[in-house]
Amino acid sequence: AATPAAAECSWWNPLSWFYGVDYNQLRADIEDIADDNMAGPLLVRLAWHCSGTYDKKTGTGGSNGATMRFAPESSDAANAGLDKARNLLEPLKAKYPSVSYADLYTFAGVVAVESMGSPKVKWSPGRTDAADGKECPPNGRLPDATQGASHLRDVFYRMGFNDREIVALAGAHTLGRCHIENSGFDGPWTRDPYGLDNDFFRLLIEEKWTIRPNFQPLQYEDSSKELMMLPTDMALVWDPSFKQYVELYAKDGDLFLKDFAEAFGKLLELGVPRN
Ligand code: FMI
Repeated sequence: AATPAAAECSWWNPLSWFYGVDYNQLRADIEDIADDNMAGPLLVRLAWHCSGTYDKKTGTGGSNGATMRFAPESSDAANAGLDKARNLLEPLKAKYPSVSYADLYTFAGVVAVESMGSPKVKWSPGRTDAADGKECPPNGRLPDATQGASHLRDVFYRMGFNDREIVALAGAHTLGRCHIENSGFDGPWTRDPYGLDNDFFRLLIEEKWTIRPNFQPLQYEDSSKELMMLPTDMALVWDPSFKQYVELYAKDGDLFLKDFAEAFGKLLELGVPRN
């Protein structure tokens, strides 16, 4: 196994050696793009939306194929704004032609979360790209933020996650913000949208959340009116099974980071054929 010191040297990175791609350089290039464009959270959302279409019963959807490049998936309302993330990564596809889009989009999510504070996420290359939109999953497979706990379960159980993993993944909303032009929702969840930590869970429990007046779609605001929660976020404290994990992660930030990194790695593997 590579020692940490060896892994820092590009060609000692076992991934680089085996695949003939300098993954350390690719990582550095992704970090630059994320920093220059404040795009870390957007890249995490791209990797998640590529993967979150998976249906374990039929084995369809998921990150393999990078089908989001094609209609109809590119124009699924849930993916609004992700064209920006794909465009930011396009120069890297030109610089590293042997890396598939599917690997690039998921690896960018890994690099982004790790650079914002996640422990190492298990990731390996090997995804291939679809030639056209024929392999797109049907639109509407991603969750709908206006709904509640039973909808979250329907969608995430379909991917193969349990309640604890659903809550851990939702902790990604400590990053980034909602943009009216993408989703109709507005505002950040936390005061440090570029740091992955358990603030989302602490705020969910500690703040008093009320419906934001005169605003559609319905969302919640804190007492300062600067932070927000989606209806699906509130469902995590209203549902007793979800709430036990919200409380656990609010108390133990290290446990959250560990569970998050594991669940995120699992998410990016969904639908990826491995021998
Ligand atoms: Fe989230 N998200 N998310 N999210 N997400 C964002 C932004 C956002 C939903 C809805 C939702 C996960 C799960 C779910 C992540 C990461 C993750 C937005 C605002 C909405 C409405 C988008 C915008 O730009 O307006 C749910 C409720 C429905 C799809 C949902 O289940 C998961 C599992 C993850 C990763 C593990 C991140 C990082 C952002 C911020 C994006 C940005 O541009 O700042």
